[in-house]
Amino acid sequence: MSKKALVTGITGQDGAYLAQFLLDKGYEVHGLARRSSSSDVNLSRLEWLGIEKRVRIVDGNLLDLSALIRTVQDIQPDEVYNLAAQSFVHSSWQQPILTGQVTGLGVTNVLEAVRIAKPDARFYQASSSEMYGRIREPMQTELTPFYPRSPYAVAKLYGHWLTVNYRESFGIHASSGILFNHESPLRGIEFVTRKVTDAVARIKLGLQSELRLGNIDAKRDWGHSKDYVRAMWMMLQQDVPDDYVIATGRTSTVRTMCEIAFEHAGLELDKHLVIDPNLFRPAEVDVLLGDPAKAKAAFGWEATISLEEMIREMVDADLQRLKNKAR
Ligand code: NDP
Ligand code: GDR
Repeated sequence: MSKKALVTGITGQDGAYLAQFLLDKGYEVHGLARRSSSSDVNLSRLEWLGIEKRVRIVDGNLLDLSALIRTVQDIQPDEVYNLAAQSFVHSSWQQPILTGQVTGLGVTNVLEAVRIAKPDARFYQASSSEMYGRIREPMQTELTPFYPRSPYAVAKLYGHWLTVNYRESFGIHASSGILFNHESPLRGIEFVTRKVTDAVARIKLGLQSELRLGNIDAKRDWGHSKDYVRAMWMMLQQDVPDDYVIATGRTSTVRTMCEIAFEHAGLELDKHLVIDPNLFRPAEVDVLLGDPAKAKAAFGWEATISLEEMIREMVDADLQRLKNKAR
């Protein structure tokens, strides 16, 4: 009998790659997704990967506990991956309450559904390097103190500790992955890497002339979503649940990431870059650099795709998308 997984946030970047990964492993994959007025459910990322017909979509929302309980009751999943969130840090200052409800309290809803309807299911929580915020140690590990710097990061910290608490209180096999930034051609357009690769493609094709950015001195430890969803699954295969940092161990500025993208398209960054003060954040996370040693020692995980390879893949995908649209 194939294993069953329930993935919240299946329509997002990681949800799509995780679904593909689990299907390849022979899982029956169920995905929680919400409807909108413009589309039944946004299946575009699953379609991009060609797996939309192989995933079983369940109508639901992280805010609706009764629907979550029924979903877990009906599916009886072996593994539950909680990826759904209001995940854009910048928006979390505009929508702090919604962010708290979905990204924070939503975790309680999913954990309650597991506790009530399938307490022996293994649970994964999508925690974030944003929880470190104002960094006081050069490299962040599972033991580095947290200092969240946005409503999003505060909400993620709540979800992280709740996951630890449900493990300790109820013996649930609950693990929290503290994932550093990870990107791909399926990254949302509002995040800086994809904003840049999309702009580079548009500039190359003569559709746009400038790229407006905020703080280009911020440093991030960027990996590829494909590598990171593998780590989520590996965590849940361990006998004992635990928390793990997933990162590449290399940090780069936003400027460096931009240079890789522009160079790949044969363009000069400084001819097109405009710094826009409106894009700076009320409080910034200046630098993130993760140490994935614990995950490597426990289950042999390491990143395989470099920043350069990933950004070039994203530029090529955006060029292709725009060319297809123009046809
Ligand atoms: P995305 O923003 O691409 O996906 C978020 C998903 O959550 C979407 O499927 C979205 O659905 C869904 N969602 C949002 N609100 C609700 C709700 N109320 N009920 C049900 N579903 C909802 O994020 P990523 O794939 O990049 O990230 C996955 C998770 O990992 C998130 O929790 C994120 O915070 C976390 N994370 C991400 C990192 C990264 O660098 N990518 C790093 C560390 C953590 P819809 O399509 O309808 O909007
Ligand atoms: P982040 O990702 O906030 O780290 O959260 P994002 O790509 O939005 O920002 C990275 C850095 O780039 C700077 N920046 C800009 N960012 C955006 N989006 N747009 C701009 O124009 C711009 N100019 C400069 C930002 O200030 C920041 O320093 C992501 C999300 O996926 C979270 O859900 C996840 O938890 C963390 O990564 C780890």
